[in-house]
This record gives sequence, C-alpha cells and structure tokens, in this order.
Amino acid sequence: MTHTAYIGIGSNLGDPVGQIQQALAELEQLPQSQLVQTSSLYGSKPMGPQDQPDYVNAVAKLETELSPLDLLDALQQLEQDHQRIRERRWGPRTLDLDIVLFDQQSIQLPRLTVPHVGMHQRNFVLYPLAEISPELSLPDGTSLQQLLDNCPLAELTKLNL
Ligand code: A4P
Ligand code: MG
Repeated sequence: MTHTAYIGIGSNLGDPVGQIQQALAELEQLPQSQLVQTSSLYGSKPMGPQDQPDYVNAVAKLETELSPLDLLDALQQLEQDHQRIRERRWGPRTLDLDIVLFDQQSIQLPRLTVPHVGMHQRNFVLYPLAEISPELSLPDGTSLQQLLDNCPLAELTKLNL
C-alpha cells in the first residue's frame, strides 16, 4: 500500500544548504519510495538554545510503501551517515529528519509520534509544508491554514538558491 509522508529536514552545522541538498538526493534513493515534491529551502533562527548557528529547513513529500517504523529506520540511517561524516569536523548535529505527517495516521509509539509533536509551533515546518500542500489537514481535523494563522512567519526567510 502506498502512503504519503511529509519529512521535515533541518541542519545547522557544516554546510547546511549542502547537507539538505544531499539529504534530498538521498531521499530520492530511499527504497520503495518516491520523492514527489520538495519545498524551497528556508533560513530560520534557532528554536531553543540561541547559542547555535541559524538553521536551514525544508520539507519533502514522499510516496512510500514503507511502514512508519521502517521509514523512521531509513531516515535515522541517513542522519547517522551525515553525522558520521561530519562528527569529526563539526560536531554531532548536522541533519535532522522528522516524520511530520504519515497519511492521516495518529501514531503513538515509544520511538515515533506522528503528527510530529512540535509542528504546531514550528514556522520552519508549517510554511514549507504549505508551499507543497496548502490544503493539508491533521488527523484531528485541524487545517494547516489554521496552524499557519497561529504561527507567525517571524524571521523565516525563503532562500534564493
Ligand atoms: N521520534 C519521535 N517521533 C518522531 C518523528 N515524528 N520523526 C523520536 C522522527 N523522530 C521521531 O530525535 C529523538 C527521537 O525522536 C528519535 O530517536 C525518534 O525515535 P533526534 O532527532 O535523534 O533527537 P533530538 O534532536 O534531541 O530531537 P528532535 O525532536 O528531533 O529535535 P528537535 O526538537 O527537532 O530540535 N530550530 C530551527 N530553526 N530549525 C530546526 O530544524 N531543530 C531543532 C532540533 C532545534 N531547533 C531548531 C531546529
Ligand atoms: Mg529528529
């Protein structure tokens, strides 16, 4: 069965734009999956501790035959590949891949919560998501537009690459 998954991508170490472009190329190679759409890349101020570099964020839309946990495994493997390469030079945090939405499923497992718990507050998830799929809604019926109305664009900027 084919599922639609939205993946939130973030990086703030090394060469974040390069990390994300490489991650998108790797998502294209994911088994039993097709990368159908990607948002623009966005520059964003760090959420959480401010003593870290700005982030680059994007969202990708996948059609996949993988189960949610198999998809999570594949994404974590990609994260590890990036961390392994960069760890020596730049530190531990180079690529974050989060499953934002998986069909209209609500998933509560020890390893996986979908929709992603933080998405309501994260302009760097919501605006790229809206660029790809403005008509989306969450499993609880909340529309993406409602979330956007409550989440200021603030300092999120679309990068012109
Ligand atoms: N996990 C549970 N649900 C999910 C899901 N839907 N997708 C579990 C992916 N993973 C999920 O993640 C910790 C664990 O969450 C995983 O083992 C998985 O089983 P992690 O990425 O290894 O660790 P983390 O960084 O401590 O957690 P997390 O939640 O990914 O970090 P955040 O909250 O995303 O914070 N500011 C800007 N502007 N842009 C950003 O992208 N990102 C962070 C990272 C902070 N500030 C940011 C950004
Ligand atoms: Mg993560």
